Amino acid sequence: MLTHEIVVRAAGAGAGAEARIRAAKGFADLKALPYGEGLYLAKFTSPMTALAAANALYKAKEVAYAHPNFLLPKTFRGSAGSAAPAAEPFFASQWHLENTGQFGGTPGADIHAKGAWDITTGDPSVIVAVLDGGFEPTHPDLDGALWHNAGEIPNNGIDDDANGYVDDVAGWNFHAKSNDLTSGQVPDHGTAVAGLVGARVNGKGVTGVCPKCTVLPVVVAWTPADDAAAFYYAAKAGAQVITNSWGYAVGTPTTDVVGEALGKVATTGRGGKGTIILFAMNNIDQDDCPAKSRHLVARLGHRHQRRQRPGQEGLVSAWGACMKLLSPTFDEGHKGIATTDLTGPRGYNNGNPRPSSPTWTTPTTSAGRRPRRRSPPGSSR
Ligand SMILES: [Ca+2]
Ligand SMILES: [Ca+2]
Ligand SMILES: [Ca+2]
Repeated sequence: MLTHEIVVRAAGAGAGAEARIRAAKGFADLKALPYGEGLYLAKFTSPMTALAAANALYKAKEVAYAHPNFLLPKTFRGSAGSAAPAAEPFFASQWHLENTGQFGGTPGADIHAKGAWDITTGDPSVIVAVLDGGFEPTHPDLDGALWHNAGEIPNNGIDDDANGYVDDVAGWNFHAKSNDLTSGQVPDHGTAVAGLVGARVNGKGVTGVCPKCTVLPVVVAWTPADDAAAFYYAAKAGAQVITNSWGYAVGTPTTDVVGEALGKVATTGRGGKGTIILFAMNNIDQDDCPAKSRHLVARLGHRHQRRQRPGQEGLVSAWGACMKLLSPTFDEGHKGIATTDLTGPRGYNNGNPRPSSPTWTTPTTSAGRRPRRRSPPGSSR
């Protein structure tokens, strides 16, 4: 935007520049700028006379440069503002992103999300597939977060992109064998996980850890063939990361068909770089590693009161040598993680309402249950 002012730099020794400025039409005032000899801030009677004077002076031999003293909007990289994830209304409850000890927890027992956000808050081209038990795709804090299959014409009964799934415009439900993502075994769980990944920065509710990434919802079913298909589906849709907050029961050998799918996706996904596959370890206190696939990143959970070393109080899931990541989780009787919840009188927030919590955001006591007690799949070999 123009202002009444222009900046003028005199050429050479500066002789004559000041006279030229004073002679310009609409001239009102002049002062020398203290940070350079022959540098002036000139004021005019209107923004348009200022612009005309700048253009005329620019051509004068006594002047090196002249330009309007514009109002230039700035964006502030990485700092808190209205578009910053940390400004979301329920951020203070999201101790997993920044634990300040707000619930009697251990300050710093979090994933240090703000440090990552100084670099990036994600990009829509980064697709994170959430394999889970059902979703609420119309959730207000997931608005704009979900994957859109550009190759699929909605509701025409035709598999337009020929990926084997008819009208899969936003994901696929292997449980219902349809594009209805809401009808899985545990839609509250999938909705909560989707929000942890990609809830938007929109001035409402919570933020996801990657609030500009794309979430691909995939509802898992019961059989190994369906599970393998779900991994292939996510990879073919372009998922860079596949996150699984579920697993098979401890001791269940991984079937060959699932093991092969994990191996192929982990080595050939992401255009040959390999898709990252994350699996939560089991909720119980047991070595969960004997049969793990080498293709997985197994994730152990800790409470908001994390202690310093594994094996100490604060670790809540199974354990073992395969564990590669430690991250916050929910435990009965301890603070849960605030995230998106089913809207209305359903979901984790039902029966546990708080005046400050919309019914589509969980408070901090009840998110993080698993769909069923299964341990991550491992290799059968
Ligand atoms: Ca399709
Ligand atoms: Ca179609
Ligand atoms: Ca939000």
